[in-house]
Amino acid sequence: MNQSPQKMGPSEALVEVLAANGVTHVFGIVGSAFMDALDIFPAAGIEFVPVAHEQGAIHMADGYARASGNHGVCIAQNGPGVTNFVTGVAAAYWAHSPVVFITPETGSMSIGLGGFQETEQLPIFSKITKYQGHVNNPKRMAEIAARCFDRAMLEQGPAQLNIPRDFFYGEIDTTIPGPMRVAPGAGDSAALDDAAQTLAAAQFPVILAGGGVIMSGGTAEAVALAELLHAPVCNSYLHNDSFPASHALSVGPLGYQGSKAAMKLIAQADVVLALGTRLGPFGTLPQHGLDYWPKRAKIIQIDVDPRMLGLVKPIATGIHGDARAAAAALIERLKGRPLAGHANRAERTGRINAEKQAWERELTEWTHERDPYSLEVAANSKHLHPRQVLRALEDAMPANAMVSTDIGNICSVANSYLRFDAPRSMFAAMSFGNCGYAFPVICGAKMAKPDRPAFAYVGDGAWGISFNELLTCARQRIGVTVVVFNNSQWGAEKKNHVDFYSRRYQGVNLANPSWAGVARAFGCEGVTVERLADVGPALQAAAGAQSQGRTTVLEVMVTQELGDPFRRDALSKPVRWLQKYKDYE
Ligand SMILES: Cc1ncc(C[n+]2csc(CCOP(=O)(O)OP(=O)(O)O)c2C)c(N)n1
Ligand SMILES: [Mg+2]
Repeated sequence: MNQSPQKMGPSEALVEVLAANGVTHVFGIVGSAFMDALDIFPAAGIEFVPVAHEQGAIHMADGYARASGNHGVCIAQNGPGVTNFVTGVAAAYWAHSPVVFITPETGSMSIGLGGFQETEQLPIFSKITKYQGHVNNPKRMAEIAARCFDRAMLEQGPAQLNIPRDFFYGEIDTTIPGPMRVAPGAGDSAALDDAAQTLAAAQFPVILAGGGVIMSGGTAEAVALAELLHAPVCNSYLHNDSFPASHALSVGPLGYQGSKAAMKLIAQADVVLALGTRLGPFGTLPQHGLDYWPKRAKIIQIDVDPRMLGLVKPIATGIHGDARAAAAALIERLKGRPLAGHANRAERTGRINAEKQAWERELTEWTHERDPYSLEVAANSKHLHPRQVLRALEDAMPANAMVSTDIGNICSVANSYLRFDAPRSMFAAMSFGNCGYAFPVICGAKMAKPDRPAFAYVGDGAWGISFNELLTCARQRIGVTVVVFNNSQWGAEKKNHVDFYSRRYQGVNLANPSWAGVARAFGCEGVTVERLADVGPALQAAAGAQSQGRTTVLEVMVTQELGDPFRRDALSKPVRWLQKYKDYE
């Protein structure tokens, strides 16, 4: 950071901005477009992490950001390298990940002429970024690069830094702006007063802790508020790390394959405090046959993005504020005040404990799926029941683990078996829902937190999309553990064929190689797990290998049984009008 302008090259200005923002890792694949900046990374203390595919780079930057709370950064060659980022940017957008992705573009003197590796790089990302910085003059390199870092953090989402490739060169006089971080604050005090009033009068308050609790570092405040109100706390969908699972008031996640205890308890709420959650539409869909969202409860919603307030669910009070600061402000207002919920505290404790115990018992007994299709395929299989495997993995999971999960039937069922005490531990593919997310994301998380055990849960189909990054693990000695659920099918989609299309299978059955053998061919460890008793020990051995920078693929052979579908809302039985398609009803 220099206060008065200094002479330097634009590449130096860019790298100085990275250094000023504490960047130590940049993920990518080398390209001629950014050689001049790349060359000086080592002198700035920045490690370039070469990956197998640019989608891996952006996912790794996402995982790095989610695990660390700092920026994740990646860079690619103009044109094809940059377009390979698209899916990962969209995923990071919906994961609220402060990623800065640097996109060198065709040189300013040839843009529009249809030269080599040219495409318009701003429109492609316009709907999946929080900010797009375009360096329109090399003299503005530092200013615009710094703004990307500020905006990614301010808005918790991806920022694009687009740089015509000739603008890396030259001589400029520039200052290097320091990071600008703005604390969002607790929100409007009248709204907080109103919320405190509602909570004080609540008979059965329930807290729904969202990603905002994690991102704001507000776990301690959420715990203190829950204890003050003696309110059970549900995790919002795929944020099982938003409240410590071992806490007596923790009741587990809502949403797809979530906790029945959480659902049954929130259904009884007269007041719901939605703390740091946008109440995304998929997060509260009916599940396990329970339409649990309490339609008559007063909803208080706190979100740092005002556009999320009341967007999906009607709310009584909206607070535009940071989850941590708002929780602290509510505690201040509620401390020492008479709380209606204190009168029935013992009775509520009984209800909370009873629901938690009932769900735990049910999960333990729920060793396999019971629908006709699942019973049929499991009867003809020597492989393991997915639910039993998930329970064994849960039991063997080391303390302080980070787990990423992919999109698929078994990964979704895993939601019931993933419990965390620390924030920044669960990295599910969020609302964008792209298969192939989990593995590169856990690689990035591991780079950010090398001392934490790191696991990815991936279906065999999604594994086919993402296993190329085993190259990166072997080359860079990144030690993670991947559990590949090998059911020889794109199971989540096959479930739709079973439920709606009379088992007319198309493109859902997978002939797999030995995924353990493939891992070994890449120079990683590969283990095929065929017995339930081996699941836990295999996980622990693989976790041990992480400290030597060894990645292990545990290929778990599971039956083809399938849990409840995700999109109950979105499919209906086919109706055909033309004679030629009549057999397809
Ligand atoms: C990139 C991408 N392509 C396709 C899909 C559609 N899709 C959703 S789940 C799924 C099946 C996942 O299969 P697998 O990874 O084997 O897990 P399983 O369901 O068998 O447990 C597919 C293809 C998607 N979500 N993302
Ligand atoms: Mg599968």
